[in-house]
Amino acid sequence: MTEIRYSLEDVKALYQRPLLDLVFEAAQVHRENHNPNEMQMCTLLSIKTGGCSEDCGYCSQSIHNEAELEKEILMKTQDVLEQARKAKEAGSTRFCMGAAWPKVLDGRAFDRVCDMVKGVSDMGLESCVTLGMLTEEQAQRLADAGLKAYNHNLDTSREFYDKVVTTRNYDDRLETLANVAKAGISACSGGILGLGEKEGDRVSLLHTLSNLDPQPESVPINMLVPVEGTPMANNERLDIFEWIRCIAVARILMPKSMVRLSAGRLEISKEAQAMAFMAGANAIFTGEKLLTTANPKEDFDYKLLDELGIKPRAPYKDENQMMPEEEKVATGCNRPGGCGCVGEEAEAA
Ligand code: SAM
Ligand code: DTB
Ligand code: SF4
Repeated sequence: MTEIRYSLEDVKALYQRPLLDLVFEAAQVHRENHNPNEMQMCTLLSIKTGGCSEDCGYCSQSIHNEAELEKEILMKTQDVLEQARKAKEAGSTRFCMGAAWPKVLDGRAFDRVCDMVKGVSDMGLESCVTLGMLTEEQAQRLADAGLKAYNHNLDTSREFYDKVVTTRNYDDRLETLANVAKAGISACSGGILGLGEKEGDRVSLLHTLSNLDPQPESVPINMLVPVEGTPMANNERLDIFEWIRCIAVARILMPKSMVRLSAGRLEISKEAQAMAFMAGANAIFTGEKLLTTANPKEDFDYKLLDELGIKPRAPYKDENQMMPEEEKVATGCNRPGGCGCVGEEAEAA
């Protein structure tokens, strides 16, 4: 039985607080639970591109949309592992593989994805996949292959969902998240802002995400990347302070989660990104491409982190992947996610 942690009214009241109060509180929560000067760098790879039968209104990969896109069949395991190796060398600690599938089907393609997961995990990277809906048995196979996280976004509120996609419903999404949890895999689940939703939809999404049991280990916050040929290509751009507000609310409601800045950073100024980090965002996707759309160049990201004195999170070495080994030795801190505390504070943690 899910324990309800927050009421919709609580979340609404939090969301509507003066922005700087909200960011201040989020920064405090962030510092109590994480090292504020550390950023997790993640790399995305589209392992099967385009041709998806779902009708998500934002997506370049749906057969229902008219985006210009080169379709690609499932990549070879060896090629994926080569990309993962490069991502690790470039400083990523998490590698996320996305397939434009509405759901997982048992067979050779899924067997191959399990091999990819095993190979990526064996490299010491956090492995993450996003493959659409899946059953408990399929989730278990991925867990057995060493999968750390499954990305499956709720995207928006239950109320607004059918304005975004009609080929599946909200409960389908929640069912997959439940199957992922039963297999002991962490959930990476968040949303997209700028779909044409209202404030109440963003509140409702944050309410649903924060009441998931367990809360998602990772909460991706995507800003719509308008893709030519999709019904959302000409959507009005969401005000950047709404984006910051959502990040701050996510941080306060889900203190232990990684708040992951996902799609849309290319169009966001470095000042706004810095404010998002202040508000508790602590993971970004790096590399010039997300799945099919562009992302800031790596040198932009590293320069920004350097200017802010933020360090990329060190690779995991310990078995339970709680804390980069170097830091554990350096500070004695062993809090999940690592807040960097030292001395007596560390011993008590
Ligand atoms: N097919 C799988 C699914 O839908 O769960 C995985 C792939 S899908 C591309 C992963 C996520 O990327 C979506 O849930 C959505 O949040 C995000 N996304 C896709 N296209 C986007 C766009 N144009 N702008 C922002 N986010 C987008
Ligand atoms: C997530 O929430 N965002 C990432 C990851 N999870 C898989 C994907 C963003 C995709 C943006 C559009 C594209 O590049 O196709
Ligand atoms: Fe398919 Fe996922 Fe794109 Fe929806 S978001 S069309 S399910 S690839």
